[in-house]
Amino acid sequence: MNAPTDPKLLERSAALQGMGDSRLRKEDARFIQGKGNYVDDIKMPGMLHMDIVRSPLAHARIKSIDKSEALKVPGVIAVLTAEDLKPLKLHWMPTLAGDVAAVLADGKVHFQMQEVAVVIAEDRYAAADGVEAVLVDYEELEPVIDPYAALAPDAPVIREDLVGKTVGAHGPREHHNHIFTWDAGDKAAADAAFAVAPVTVTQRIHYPRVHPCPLETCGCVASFDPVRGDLTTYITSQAPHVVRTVVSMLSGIPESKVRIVSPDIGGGFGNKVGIYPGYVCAIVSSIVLGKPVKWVEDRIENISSTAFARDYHMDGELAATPDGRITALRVNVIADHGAFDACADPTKFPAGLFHICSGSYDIPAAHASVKGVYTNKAPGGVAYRCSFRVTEAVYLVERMVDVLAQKLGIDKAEIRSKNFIRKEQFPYTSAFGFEYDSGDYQLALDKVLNAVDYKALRAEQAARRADPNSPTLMGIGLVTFTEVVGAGPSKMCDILGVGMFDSCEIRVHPTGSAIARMGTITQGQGHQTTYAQIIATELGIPSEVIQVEEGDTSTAPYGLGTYGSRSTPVAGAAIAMASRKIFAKARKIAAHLLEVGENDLDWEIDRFNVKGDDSRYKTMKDIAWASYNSPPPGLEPGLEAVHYYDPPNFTYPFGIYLAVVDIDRATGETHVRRFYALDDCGTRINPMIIEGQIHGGLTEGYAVAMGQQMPFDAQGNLLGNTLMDYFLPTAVETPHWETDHTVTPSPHHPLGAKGVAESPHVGSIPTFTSAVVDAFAHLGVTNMTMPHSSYRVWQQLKASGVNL
Ligand code: MCN
Ligand code: CUN
Repeated sequence: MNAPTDPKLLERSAALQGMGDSRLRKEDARFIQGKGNYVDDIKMPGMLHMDIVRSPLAHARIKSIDKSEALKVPGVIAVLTAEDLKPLKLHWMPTLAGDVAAVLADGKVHFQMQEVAVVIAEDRYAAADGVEAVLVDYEELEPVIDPYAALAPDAPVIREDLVGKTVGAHGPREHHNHIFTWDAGDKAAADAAFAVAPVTVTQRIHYPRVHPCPLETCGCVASFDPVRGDLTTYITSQAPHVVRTVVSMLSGIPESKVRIVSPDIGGGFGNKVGIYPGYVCAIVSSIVLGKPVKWVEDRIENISSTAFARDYHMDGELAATPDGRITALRVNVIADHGAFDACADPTKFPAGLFHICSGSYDIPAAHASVKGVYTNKAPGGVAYRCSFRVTEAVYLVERMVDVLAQKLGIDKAEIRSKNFIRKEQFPYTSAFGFEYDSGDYQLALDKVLNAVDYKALRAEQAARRADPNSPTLMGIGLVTFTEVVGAGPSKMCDILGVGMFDSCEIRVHPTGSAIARMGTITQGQGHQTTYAQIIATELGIPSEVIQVEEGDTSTAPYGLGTYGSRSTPVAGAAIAMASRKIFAKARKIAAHLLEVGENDLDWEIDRFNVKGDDSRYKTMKDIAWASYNSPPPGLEPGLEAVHYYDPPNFTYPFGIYLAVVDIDRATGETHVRRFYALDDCGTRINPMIIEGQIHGGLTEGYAVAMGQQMPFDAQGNLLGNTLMDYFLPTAVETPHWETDHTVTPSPHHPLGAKGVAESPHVGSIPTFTSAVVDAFAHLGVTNMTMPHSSYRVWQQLKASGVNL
């Protein structure tokens, strides 16, 4: 739809607050008044509370569990262990990655803070006292913390339940602590290119374990009605329909009698995709006791036991010509998945979309191999604004390109430009088989380099380096990344066999307002605001009177949920397609009312005009009334549609990020002087919300790059599981962000829109590393491991002999 220029039309268009409008967030009215409705706000009559007994040890055999003292605690009603779940066959559960995970430890604990028993009590305090009173006798076993050590021939066996299992969900297992080996690309072609390459570089790159740490922790309220035999569960889930399907499969309750409701969610960031033992235990407890049961974990439980992110150990290699043209990429990864493989990836991709690791570059030959390994740590792996491991992929390729540039003495911007997939090469099929839909990287790069005056920055840096008395080291980071989001075409992407389509149902009411229900679920992304804008533009109904509902499986059409920045690429397309079905029917009704043929009508903003006579028209509001009151003969009454959209491809948003840092040579403190982020997410629905998403993602990127980590000691104790230790930046630490954009619409998306929410995280983390390493580049440093905390950077200053 072309933007109008006529002032009258402009005014009407503005009144709709449709696509392109920075409409204020509709959900904020309730949030800023404390009127949100989160899981912990839900209180039901007779509701009981659950708390969890967790293992203090990372690897131990359970010799005995004594519940007797706990059952004496006033208010405690029940204590459940794996033995109690066995008759129901619920002591283990399947994971989304094709493995099994213990619901409650079955004879052995595999990581610190693993669930061992649950206590159900009349209130939260009694439940906590009950937990203290459960006596568990452990026999310590040798823990395996390092994933390389896990693969030693004589390493302790972590998963005794899998002994003798030589084939896992993703192929052969070669060792008792090996989960899978997953290969992408063409190894022979990559090896051949390396064999003849005049220049090669290699680098080991560790992307440490981090945690998304949403403000609201995980939790649920499970309520089984023993009379009606139905189960309602309120849960902080990013994928409520998937939860419904899994709960039905596990419990045997027909899916039609299971209702899952995700109410307001206080941040997800991937932490709320998986299905945790706490949910299963709360549901089982409710079924057994016939009363509602609430479980809400605390902060330490959240950080210690729910889906972490990353933990990739990557050996990257690039082959190139002496003038910096990349001819091949190879990468071998050891992926630490913790004690159970519970990664929430599309079924066919145990390493997620990591094979996007050829990035924005036209690399003729490439091969990636990812080996998943068990260790005595909490399970997880895919979380934290990651787009299914695109974070790791972009980090790898961007670091490697910097390393190559440094070896060849070529400028970072120049080497990237030299290797870009050029505009005219789209659609472009990468050596890993992805079909990049669209992009214009050079245009975006030029825009950023001009905006920051890159030449002047490099000149300033050269002058600083020449001055031995400079109190700071200056570094410039540059990243030119491509994302792949919008999982996905169901021929490639499914979860437990359900294709990763998404859905939208729209009903236009007689008086011209509307409600839309979706298979996705907002956790802070503002769907209630932006989805209405799409419908407003498509149907000419003001956003203000369009209600958007998500998260209740009893009313919403089946959808796969919100993660992987898939809502706009998939559900956004479903909204457009459902709107277009309604539009087609509305046109028929308008033609009937105006007594002309459908082809004699023009659509303008919110109405159909008779061609050549705009005094004869019917607005969408008129048509809505007529659809219930006087539909044309042969046409059903009503104005509604549902659409299930199965995307033909992923979308490929991209960005160019540049950071300037000044490192204090005395303290190692890194000051981010400038951060310039240009994003291209195709057609922009709400520029303000996009900006907010980018600010959020950049802030989380800053957190990961500069401070967050989850260190373990040799015994497997997690040393940073409180917010005293785990860095969550506030406004005080957060740098100032400058944002910019270009618009390269997706050719296959009905609106041209691509996802954006994870791009700033994916793109910014390597930008910070690029900047910090750049400050030391003249001293021969090619890589530094995150987080770039002052202490770590100070150590590098000392090692390089430049600390003051
Ligand atoms: N948008 C737009 N135009 C586009 C693309 C997006 O206006 N071309 C808008 C959308 O309409 C939507 C928002 O931007 O309101 C994000 O859309 P999209 O990029 O499609 O991402 P999702 O809605 O699928 O959000 C998921 C993504 C993920 S995977 C993580 S992790 C993350 C993120 O969102 N978690 C978040 N951002 C978050 N923001 C908040 N506040 N809380 C979280 O938990
Ligand atoms: Cu990987 S975090 Mo988001 O896809 O929910």
